[in-house]
Amino acid sequence: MKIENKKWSLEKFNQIREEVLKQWPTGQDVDLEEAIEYQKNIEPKKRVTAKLKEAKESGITLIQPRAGVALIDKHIELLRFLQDEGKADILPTTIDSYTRQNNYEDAEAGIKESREEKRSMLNGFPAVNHGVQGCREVVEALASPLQVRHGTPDARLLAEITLAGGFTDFEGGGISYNIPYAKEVSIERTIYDWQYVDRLVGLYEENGISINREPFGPLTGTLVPPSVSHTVALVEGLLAAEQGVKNLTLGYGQCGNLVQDVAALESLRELAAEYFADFKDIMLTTVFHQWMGGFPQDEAQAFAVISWGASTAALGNATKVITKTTHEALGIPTKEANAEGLKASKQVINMLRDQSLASNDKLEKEKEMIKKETKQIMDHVLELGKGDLAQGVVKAFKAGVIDIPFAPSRFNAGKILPARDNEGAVRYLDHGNLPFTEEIVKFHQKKLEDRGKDEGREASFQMVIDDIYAVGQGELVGRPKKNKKEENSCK
Ligand code: 8ZB
Repeated sequence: MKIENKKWSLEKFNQIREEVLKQWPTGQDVDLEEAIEYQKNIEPKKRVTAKLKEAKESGITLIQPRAGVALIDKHIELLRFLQDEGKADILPTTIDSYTRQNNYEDAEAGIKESREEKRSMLNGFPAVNHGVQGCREVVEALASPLQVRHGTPDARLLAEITLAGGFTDFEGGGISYNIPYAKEVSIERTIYDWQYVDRLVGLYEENGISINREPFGPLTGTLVPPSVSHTVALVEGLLAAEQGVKNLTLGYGQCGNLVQDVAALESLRELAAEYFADFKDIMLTTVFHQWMGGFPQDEAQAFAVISWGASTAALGNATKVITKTTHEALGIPTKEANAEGLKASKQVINMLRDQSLASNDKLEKEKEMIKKETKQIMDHVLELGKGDLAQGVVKAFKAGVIDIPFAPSRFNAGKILPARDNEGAVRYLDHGNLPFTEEIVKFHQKKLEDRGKDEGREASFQMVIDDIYAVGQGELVGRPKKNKKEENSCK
């Protein structure tokens, strides 16, 4: 399969579209012309793009949860609660795992079982099975705009149905919904399938319908260095823009060190302004994900993690923050816990509305390093593709020039190892084949050596393991137990 970063012809799109709409009977109900008319009648305050634009212009941070259950009426009830009680600015519809795997038969069985058991037997909303009308029922029952959130390598039918169903924002991308989610799906395949999704969004745009697209920023969710996720955000955004996407929200997942996280948000905006300079009429916004790694089981401790994420989002001036809940360590949250996560986040965001982190040397240094690293990767990707971004990405994954830590995909090199430095910022313990200059490599080495000295151990894989569990155990940096005991015994 040969892919290139070139806008698809309508002919090519329509040819593939026929096959896509046949994948499940509900696909036959999608009529693009009718869908465009339907979308035209959705009032602006129910469009994610309008809400994001307003937030960007007034410098506020919007809040959005994750949520999805099997049945339409229950899903509406859940979202109404998050809208009215949780005061969510943007509503989600999290899609179930069967749908993410294009397994609509099992999703259908899950719907039936949920009706029988009178509780959700799916971990999300099976939008393909509910079809265009089912989605419209949800959209029409709510006053706030809705986004589709999922994790689907092949999301073509899901996009067709949900966009025709009135959703105005669609998450994901050919890298971010493949490498962290699938083992056996090639990167060529997902880039191709996501070009379809983006071309579909581009078609809506050509017809005056603004739909937002959001690459999934946090990737594998734990210890992902900012320059890795920034590269993926830029690549997916650029591939989308080529297909005609005009509204993009670039994402980043909280690492936990305030200065590094604010630097990441600021550098993401600055890099995006540079890389998207050729696309004049594009609206760029950012989304910050509250901590995506392991959570403490204790609810009070979990609230602290949630609030720290909300603080960082506000100080980094993200356009939107995706909130967590105190049930994170247990599984899918109740609607009450979900609303509480929203309320805690909103409280912090409101209190910090007029504050920002003053520019300082540390912040500037972090931004400089993130930008340098990201540019070095991006330059190399383009070089590998001889100027073609899509081809460059495929080669970059093969060569480990883009490499995502802890990913299940066999199309990912898996050579890099991240660990926290002495202040909790995420550094490269091993940068694998990332094309960094000596200056960058040394910077990271030195930071980890400093931590090692403080802890009386070598910077090693043990640090990585300790860091993965640290937040869940009540800390940010995974220090050796011995040190902790000594500290405690002094008190
Ligand atoms: C990659 C995203 C993982 C996060 C949450 C998990 C976790 C998944 C649902 C959900 C509410 C759902 N998540 N599915 N939250 N309702 N159906 O996504 O808990 O935080």
